[in-house]
Amino acid sequence: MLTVYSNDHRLHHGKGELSEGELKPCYECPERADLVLAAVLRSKLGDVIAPDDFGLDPVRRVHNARYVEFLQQAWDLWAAEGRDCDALPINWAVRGMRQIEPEHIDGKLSYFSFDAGTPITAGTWTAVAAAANVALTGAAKVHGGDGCVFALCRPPGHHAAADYLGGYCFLNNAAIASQYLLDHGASRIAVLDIDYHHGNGTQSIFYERNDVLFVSIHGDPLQEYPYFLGHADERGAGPGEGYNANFPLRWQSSSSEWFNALDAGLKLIAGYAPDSVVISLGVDTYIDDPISQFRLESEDYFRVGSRIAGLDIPMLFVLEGGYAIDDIGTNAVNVLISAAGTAD
Ligand code: FKS
Ligand code: ZN
Repeated sequence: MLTVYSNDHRLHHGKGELSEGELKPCYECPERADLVLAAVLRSKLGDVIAPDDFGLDPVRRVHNARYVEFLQQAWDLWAAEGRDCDALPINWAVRGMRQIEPEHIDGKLSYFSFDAGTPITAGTWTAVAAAANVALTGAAKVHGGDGCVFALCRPPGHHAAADYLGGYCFLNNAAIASQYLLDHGASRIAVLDIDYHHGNGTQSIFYERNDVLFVSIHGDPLQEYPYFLGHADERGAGPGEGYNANFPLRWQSSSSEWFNALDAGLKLIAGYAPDSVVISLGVDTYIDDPISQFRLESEDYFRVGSRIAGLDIPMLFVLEGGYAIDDIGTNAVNVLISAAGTAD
């Protein structure tokens, strides 16, 4: 199976995220993608190609134009204030406050974000645009007839909504790829989000639509980030009613509970009969993940890949989270190897 990868991800290297009351080193670091690439090469999964440049039109099919412009300008506006540290927001508009874009960069950062864990650096936009092109190149390959493709995206994307960033995410790579497939002849796409965290961005982008079925298995938002979306009763709205399915699981849920949710999600996807499935692949469901509370083991990831391949439809894997640096490559590649092996 083909892997799409760009070195430009390294240009996004935040120093710190606000976590447990401290500015801690970013968990979402360049080594993650480097180690996944190393494992792909070691495992002889298949060719690794560089992305093509799709420009910003396919990005604007998912994201608000003003938000995309903000991402491009944010670092320069921040640097113009004489600051050379990473850009982070510190306050947000909650209940009863106004949604008016402020003039000052500090206010703009707040307006276009939902957390203080997602720093913008000098190279962030270049890395973010490259990740979107990695996902789009993967989608184009699937459109061209490849049955199974891996978009090795970094930074990740599933927390990014149409007009805000957060959770280490800026542009929603999986949503951009899904929309590309719809714009190139697909009539139905399923997004299967198996990252440990709820894909609030992807859910919100497609919530009122019936051409994308969103299925997510994740830490219960009563206990886990992003806290304010991802409950089981969120089933879609308007024409999208019935096309959103959340499987929140409590902290320390067992592998078998997780696989039961996967089977239920796959059943929904099979019933929807999509043209392709886009998998938001996070391996932070791993037992040793430093910020997560599920219990999957490296061997379990083989079963994840073969279960998904059982759908017997084209698959685009898009990398999301995973912070157990020592095992991130093995875990991701175990999914991919078994998916490719079962599909080919
Ligand atoms: C640590 C708190 C961490 C933020 C968690 C963000 C998770 C990001 C992710 C993605 F796939 F997007 F990368 N809070 N004390 O893994 O979902
Ligand atoms: Zn995650």
